[in-house]
Amino acid sequence: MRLLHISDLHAGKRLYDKINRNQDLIYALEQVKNICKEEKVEILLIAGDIFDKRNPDFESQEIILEFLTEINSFGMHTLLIAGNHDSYDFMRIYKNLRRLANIHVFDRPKRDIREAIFEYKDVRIACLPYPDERVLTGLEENKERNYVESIARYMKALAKEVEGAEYKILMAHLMLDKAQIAGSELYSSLLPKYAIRADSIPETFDYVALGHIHKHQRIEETVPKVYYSGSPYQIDFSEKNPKKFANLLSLENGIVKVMPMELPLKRKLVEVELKDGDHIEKVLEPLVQDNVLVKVWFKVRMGDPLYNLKKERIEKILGDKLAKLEVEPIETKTSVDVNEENLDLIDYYVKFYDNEYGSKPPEDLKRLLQELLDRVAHEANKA
Ligand SMILES: [Mn+2]
Repeated sequence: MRLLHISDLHAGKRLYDKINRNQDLIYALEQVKNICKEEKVEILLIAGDIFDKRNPDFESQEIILEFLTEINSFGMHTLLIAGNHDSYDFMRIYKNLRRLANIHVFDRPKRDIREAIFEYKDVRIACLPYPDERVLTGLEENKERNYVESIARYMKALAKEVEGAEYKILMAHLMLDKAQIAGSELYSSLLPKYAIRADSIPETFDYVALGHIHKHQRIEETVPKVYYSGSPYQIDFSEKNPKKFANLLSLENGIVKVMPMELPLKRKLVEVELKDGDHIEKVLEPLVQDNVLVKVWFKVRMGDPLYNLKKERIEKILGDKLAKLEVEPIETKTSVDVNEENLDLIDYYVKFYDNEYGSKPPEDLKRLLQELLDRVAHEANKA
């Protein structure tokens, strides 16, 4: 039998409030659907962070619901757990889907462990949605027990519940101490007090399907095969590695075999640095050939009279591929630059003013600027 493990879809993700990433998600979900069909996958595991926001917008909900119903039409089962980005209450609405389809939503950790188990043929899957600290202490009789200990105990109880099955799987959304982060995970959820020790994962499990960390990886030195599938596309520019995967699992002869399947991307996120003196076209034009979103780190001399023109050139070359222009001012000795550039700064200022306000600058402002420039030139000559 075959299973597929994915996580961290972050439907509704936006970059800098303007770039909607849903087309990247739709493209990734197309790949996932193809793998499911071609490999005859029977169960799809989605290990949390389905949505990016606690109140997902309509478009994101539509994308997810359409994906789930299509997977369902293949005759497969889908298991979803809530991640730290998801709202427990919002995910609870989706729970009722199981009455209509083979879609099983685990919205929050439950006191009754039996409610966290999914059974199908010879597989038992224990599901641990992101354990919010408040929910966890509500489950514990001993309120003094710390977060990490409580989760270790809860996982032990889950392990006990799957014993006896041929294949025992844990799906969870959490931070393991041994995990390497991608950079786009929510910072507060990476605090050491929330990091679960990898060796507290019960040895009972054959495979552990994790969500939360966006970088695909296997956690070593654990008895079960413990994997983060990672996000199916680069969530933001802090994820430098464009290699993304879904984990295909083959359950045969009592063994879980793991086959990471690389997912092509709709758009790669690329960061580029433009230094003073770089030829803007030469650096940027080759990038435009590909399907990319670009973040430009623009190092510019303070008071560079050509700043606006350069900025316009960057924006023109990259067009809607420009996700962000990050300007980093660098200090220089202004007087020398004025001489080097041999530019009439007053003329430049008039042009700039016209650009900015659509009129000529007042005469007294021009006079003031001229006085200032004369003084600078005077001081420079003295030195
Ligand atoms: Mn996430």
